[in-house]
Amino acid sequence: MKLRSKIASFLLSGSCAAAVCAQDLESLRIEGPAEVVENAQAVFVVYALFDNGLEYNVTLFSSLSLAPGDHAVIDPFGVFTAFEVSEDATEVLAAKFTFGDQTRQATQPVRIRDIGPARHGLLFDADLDRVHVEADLLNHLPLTLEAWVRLDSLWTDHMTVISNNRPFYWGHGIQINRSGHLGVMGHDFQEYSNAALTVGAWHHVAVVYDVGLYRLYLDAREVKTRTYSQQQPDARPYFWIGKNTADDGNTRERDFPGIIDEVRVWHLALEEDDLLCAMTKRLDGDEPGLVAYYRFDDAAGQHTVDATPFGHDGFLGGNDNPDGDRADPTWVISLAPLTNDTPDECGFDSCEAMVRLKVRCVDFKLIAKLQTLLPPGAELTLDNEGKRRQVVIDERGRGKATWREQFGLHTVYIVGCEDFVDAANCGP
Ligand SMILES: [Ca+2]
Ligand SMILES: [Ca+2]
Ligand SMILES: [Ca+2]
Repeated sequence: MKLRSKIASFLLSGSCAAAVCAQDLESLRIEGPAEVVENAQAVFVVYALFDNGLEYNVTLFSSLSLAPGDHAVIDPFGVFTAFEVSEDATEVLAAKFTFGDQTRQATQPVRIRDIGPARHGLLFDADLDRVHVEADLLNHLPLTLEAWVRLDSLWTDHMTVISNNRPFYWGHGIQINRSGHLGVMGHDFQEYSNAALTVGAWHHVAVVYDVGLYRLYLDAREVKTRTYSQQQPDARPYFWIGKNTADDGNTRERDFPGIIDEVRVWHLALEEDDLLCAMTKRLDGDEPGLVAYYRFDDAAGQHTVDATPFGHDGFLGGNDNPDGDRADPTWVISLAPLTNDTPDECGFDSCEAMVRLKVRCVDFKLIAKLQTLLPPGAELTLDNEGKRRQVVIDERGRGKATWREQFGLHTVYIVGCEDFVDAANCGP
């Protein structure tokens, strides 16, 4: 008798009352889900039915195997781990259990569902649900906000995708009205386009706040634009996804009914071509100008990881208590139409992440200061009449280089981004 069978015999005989002691092993069955999504886990339990009418969990005493075994693995505890698949696949889980000289087998097919690159998203119930990000990223110009959304119903004006509004004072954000029309919030206005989203369909929504104007996009097609007198944005120093930050956290209004995925915040004014190219691709997270990026593929727990190097992670609902709260959105499978294509061809130009180069001379020392949207640790080269300096960007996006004993007029530029150029006269 094999060891695991001996252990099973011992445990089973030790756990039954004498009058109903198991004699014969009748059958075996497997309990677990018929479907597991790719990159996910599920637990399967093997039960043995004996002639005393009782069933026992014999998972640990069974030998478990998968056929063909290409798309998943199963461990001795019954934990099934599905791999990534390019299309739906099936593994047949087989369990074999021996009790004394009796052996029984059971099989169960498990479908591994290809859920695509969008993987997971968050379902908002239009009843307080939101993601909170404690970072002052929306009080910025220029700014681009984008997301994939699937509206499940139309119920109120101003269904909010993302916002940093405060009461009686608009911040920046995207919303949808009760007719499904896509709208935008600016410093002192909220306006809607004539373009409507279809309930139940996935749409890409985006707004670009450029110098003196905004441009609103539905599925990367411009649906409204207007010039306006921009003031320094000073709404909430945090933002919400799925609910308007102007609302009291306990007021059910302007809340989003449906799924939101792939939320991106840029401190750049993206062009229509950029939006069109990148909207169906998972970004790497280090694209220049991208300051927060939520793929919502976390799939569990209270936190939403920011996939950029800046670490602006969000949390679900009113707090990140592991027990959850009423304002938590729900993790769901997302079928947002992302592809497996890489964003390389979109050609995000690191020069777009340069904000300013300023050069001055003090006591024959030439000082060049850089402001960028690059992540900390990024390196750039500055050229001063052929004398080059390597600059490492700090956590505020800044960098600095100096040259001593400089005389006369000096022109400094960023190597690779020659449009960023400045000059200073060190005299005499
Ligand atoms: Ca996702
Ligand atoms: Ca809720
Ligand atoms: Ca919560």
